[in-house]
Amino acid sequence: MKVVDLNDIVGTDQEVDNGNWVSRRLLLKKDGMGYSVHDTIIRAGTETHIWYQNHLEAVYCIEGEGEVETLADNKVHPIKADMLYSLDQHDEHLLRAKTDMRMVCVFNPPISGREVHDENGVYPVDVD
Ligand code: 9YT
Repeated sequence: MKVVDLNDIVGTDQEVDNGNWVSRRLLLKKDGMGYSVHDTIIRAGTETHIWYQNHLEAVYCIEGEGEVETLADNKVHPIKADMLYSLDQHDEHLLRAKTDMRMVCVFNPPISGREVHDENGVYPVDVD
């Protein structure tokens, strides 16, 4: 069994900051679980274009509030603590944080480590 303490991730290469968000990657591909688990802070006042064409992601908000706009139908989904959204259709979306939002994110397939979004809001397919 493995125990991971967020305090041991902060400040290491498993903490990735792209400006709009900082992602603390608790479990990665190397951990062999078949998914990755991240504790991510989305910074207040930001809007991020995201389109995970190569991944499925579930996002559980545990602090803060904001909204997700799905671009296929231009629906705006208010999100606050205790709500989860699941990008089960690889949904292209805009994530807007009204306050700082703390999210627990699960990715299938797992992220390898240092990924940041490319110009289309995509993480590359993992080729390891
Ligand atoms: C909620 C979300 O997708 N935020 C972008 C960062 C990503 N979840 C990550 O790498 O933790």
